[in-house]
Amino acid sequence: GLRGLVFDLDGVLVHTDELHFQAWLSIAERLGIPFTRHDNDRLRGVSRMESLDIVLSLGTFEVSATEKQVLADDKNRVYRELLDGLTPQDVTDEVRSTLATLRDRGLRLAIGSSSRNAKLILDKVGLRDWFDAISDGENITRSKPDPEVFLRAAEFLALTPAQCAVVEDARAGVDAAVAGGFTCFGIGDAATHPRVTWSIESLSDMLDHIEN
Ligand code: G16
Ligand code: MG
Repeated sequence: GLRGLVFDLDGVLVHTDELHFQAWLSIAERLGIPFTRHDNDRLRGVSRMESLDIVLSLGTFEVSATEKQVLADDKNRVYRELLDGLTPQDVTDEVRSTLATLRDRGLRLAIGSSSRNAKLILDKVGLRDWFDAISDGENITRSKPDPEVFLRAAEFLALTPAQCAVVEDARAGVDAAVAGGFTCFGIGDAATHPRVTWSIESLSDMLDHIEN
């Protein structure tokens, strides 16, 4: 049976996806590149540099490697200023009660996030202590759809991928979970992905699929 859960962070537990959007929009506007919330869906679960490549692909000009580093750093600076405003109120009661129920049912909980800011975010919203392990952008070399971040999370929990399910909002994240041998809950943008094991509308819906 299921022994552990690996949660994506951005877009599943906290809506930092809107803050990523605001930060990328400021960079895109500076460059005169049109950028919408729909475009932002393509950046879900994707690393900072790969996200920048997607934003730049919406424009028409080439950017040097040095300029790219400056743009990525600037985006992160804007993003971190926005993260500074996060509080425990940015996590819903539904998220907290779902995590509490899962722990009561004896499951081990981990984070599997591409973000290098994951621990900062978890601290700001007061969720860090809920997790037995954190695998994030700091301990991987390949980002989603590569399964590395989830494989490390399972390893940190001392479980196999077959004993864990991933919870994702990103299509790249579902592909990563499947590639790693995990079952997967898909929410939001990932709910319609054909390879999810369970499609859920709301986080607490996952409890219907997990033994009591
Ligand atoms: C998150 C976001 C992505 C972001 C990535 C890297 O991943 O979904 O949009 O580009 O992390 O974030 P940072 O620039 O903070 O290192 P996840 O995996 O938590 O959804
Ligand atoms: Mg996500």
